Amino acid sequence: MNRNLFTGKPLTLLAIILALALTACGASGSPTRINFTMTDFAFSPNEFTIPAGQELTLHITHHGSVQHNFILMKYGTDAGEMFDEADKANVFWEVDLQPGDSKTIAFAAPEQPGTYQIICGMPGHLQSGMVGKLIVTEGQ
Ligand SMILES: [Cu+2]
Repeated sequence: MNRNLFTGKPLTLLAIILALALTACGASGSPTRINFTMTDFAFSPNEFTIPAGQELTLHITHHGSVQHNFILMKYGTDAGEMFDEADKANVFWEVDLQPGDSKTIAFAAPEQPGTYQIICGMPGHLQSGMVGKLIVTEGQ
């Protein structure tokens, strides 16, 4: 009598199969993508964890109104109270963003497990709260 019930069944099955297929893809080591935003004056989130040496994609969106940068300090170093000339030698990796920018960048996690400091190197921004950490765990 109700034709919708009859035709509805294959569609439900298809939906389940699609859902399973998508789940399987997600579990099979697809590249890690990290999204975060910059505002005046914070990183959000300001802490993330990745396995050593992992290839990943960083997607950074700038929602603030002044220039910011994402600076990852070398293992065992930090910028202290403020980022100055002496700290530049300890920069592991840096990306600059202007207001309104959105960047997607391939990035390989450091090989050395540990906690790395993330800061914005613009004058006064570290002191204003643009600080975070990257936690690198033992590789797979
Ligand atoms: Cu900044």
